[in-house]
Amino acid sequence: MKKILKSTLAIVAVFAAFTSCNNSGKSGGKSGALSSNIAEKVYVAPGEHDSHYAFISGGYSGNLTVYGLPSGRMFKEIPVFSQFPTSGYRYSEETKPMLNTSHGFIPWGDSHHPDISQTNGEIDGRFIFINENNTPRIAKIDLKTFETTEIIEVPNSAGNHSSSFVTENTEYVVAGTRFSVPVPQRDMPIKEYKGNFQGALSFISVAPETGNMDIKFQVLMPGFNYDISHPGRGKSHGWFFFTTYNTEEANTLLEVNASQNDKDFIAAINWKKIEEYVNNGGGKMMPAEYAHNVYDEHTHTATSTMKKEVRVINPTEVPGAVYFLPTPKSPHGCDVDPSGEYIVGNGKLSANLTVHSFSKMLKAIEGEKFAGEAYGIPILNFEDVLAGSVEQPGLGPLHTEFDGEGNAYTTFFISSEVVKWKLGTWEVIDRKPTYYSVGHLTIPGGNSRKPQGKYMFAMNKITKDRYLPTGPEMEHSAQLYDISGEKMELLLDFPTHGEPHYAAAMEADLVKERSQKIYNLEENKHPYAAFSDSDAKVVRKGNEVHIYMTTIRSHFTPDNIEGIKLGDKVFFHVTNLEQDFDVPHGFAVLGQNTSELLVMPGQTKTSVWEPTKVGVWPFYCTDFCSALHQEMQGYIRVSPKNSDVPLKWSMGEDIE
Ligand code: RUQ
Ligand code: CUA
Repeated sequence: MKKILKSTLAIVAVFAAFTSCNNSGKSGGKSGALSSNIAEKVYVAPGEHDSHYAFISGGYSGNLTVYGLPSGRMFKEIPVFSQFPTSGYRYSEETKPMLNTSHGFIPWGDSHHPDISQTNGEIDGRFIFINENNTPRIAKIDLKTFETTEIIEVPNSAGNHSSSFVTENTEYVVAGTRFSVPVPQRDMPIKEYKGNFQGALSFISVAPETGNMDIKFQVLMPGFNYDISHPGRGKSHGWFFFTTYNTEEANTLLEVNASQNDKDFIAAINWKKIEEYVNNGGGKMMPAEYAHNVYDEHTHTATSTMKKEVRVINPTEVPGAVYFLPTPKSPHGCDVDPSGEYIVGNGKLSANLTVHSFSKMLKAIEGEKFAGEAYGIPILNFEDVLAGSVEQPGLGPLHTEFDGEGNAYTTFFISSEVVKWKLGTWEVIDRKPTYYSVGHLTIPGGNSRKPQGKYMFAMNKITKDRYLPTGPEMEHSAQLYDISGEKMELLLDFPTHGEPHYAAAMEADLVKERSQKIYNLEENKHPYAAFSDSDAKVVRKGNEVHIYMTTIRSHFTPDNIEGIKLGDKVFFHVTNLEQDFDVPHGFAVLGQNTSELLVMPGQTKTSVWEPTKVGVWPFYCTDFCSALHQEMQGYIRVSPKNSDVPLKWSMGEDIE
């Protein structure tokens, strides 16, 4: 026992050492990246478009950023789990409900894995989903508008890491708990973890037309930690695979205690079987509290509903639905190749890469050849499910992607490299360094039957000397490789924003064609919308004052307002009357303790202002919208609480 502990500590120490100082040798890639041939490969001439979109998770920014490939140019940051002053997102009254949870309003999140919706196993570019780790949630972004339109909280979970990956027809987006917890949550001693905590794996259904999410069922698994997951596809469609670690069920010093077992598991879940069971009334409803927040693009307003129960399944209730595949040494990545046959488990502390075979797994299940069981779940024999292993390809394997040509690409965190190897023969074909300490990598079309094996980019955890220094912290670096040839070729370094855990990428055309240019004013159903300057008005209801305001180049209506009193709560409902692409107007008033608003053409948004001082206060447009943008401004007069200044408003004339 002591010995194991020591050797584990040694491995952990090596891990840590490499993490912190793998930057010697000063950017070995510099010379190679200077040839003009390489420059041409990433050059997108002014005014030309990139061929691919990359949607890169923002990690602790809670957001998702949009990049073009091959240029590495950043196009947009999409606010998902955070308040975002750049657009007023979650500061405006309409969007605040999006961040409602059973723990109240949570203005931040930690987002890791985006995944794009699919039809028949191919990326369809309709929606992109992304997880929130900290307060478990899944968000959906509509790729017509690049807006977050739905967020669902995931109950009975903690550290929602093994998500959000979608099945072949976007039947489900899954969420999996990283930390096992008491289910239901209750007050109990931490040291009674073992055997008592549970790990919920959630299958969230996605309605085919609308994309609406709903938790169909949760599988209450043993109290392991669930790390990453991927769906089966093709022949393995109907199954989902999750890596586990801490099968030791340790509750302290996990860096040592969770590295004891020689093998942890990949959990194989036959969701089709469980779905059938559930459709026949199986499972039981359990009380649970979780928020479901939906943004309506016609009222331009989000609503939040608190759900009260969730359907849970105990895996032993559905025989033949859940199995464990032994996988060496705390596997992190869990990746399924485009054919659906191979399941790659990357043991972080393992010397070799383990690849399981789906057909062998089925055969072993059929033959009922088990090595044992854990909490009633059958454990298959390692040798029975093993397709092969890649021998000593590198140190600290994390994630694998595929090019659709029979090759796999695995990242190695400790040895800082991407290794290309061949499925079936398991031979290493090429390796290229990354700068530095790579985490995930992405090939456009990655999690699908049809990856587009032209580009691959690595997302590195440590940047060091790759860019001009920016104080103690550097943005993480991504590196783009050309993978169209036998050998990988490094093309470009580009900085990312926040921590890019994973990215989803695709050819640009599908998204480009569907991209929305304006919101149609005629379809605006916002209750406080004003559709022309003559609709503009100011209405008092007790101490609430509602200003129905319009914007059009280059004025606000009204732009002079009087009769506001201290103690009033002032609602600026701003409708942008423009119907032209890319002409938002902004709104901000002095002393407001929310952010500005950025109102898209045809949209209505609301800012609340509770003035604290008597005076005449200006408001203005924050977005440079026209030659007379600077003139787009107005005044609001705030009088003492007991004043009798009447409520009045105007535009283009003096208030009488
Ligand atoms: S993580 S670097 Cu996906 Cu959160 Cu592996
Ligand atoms: Cu409207 Cu500037």
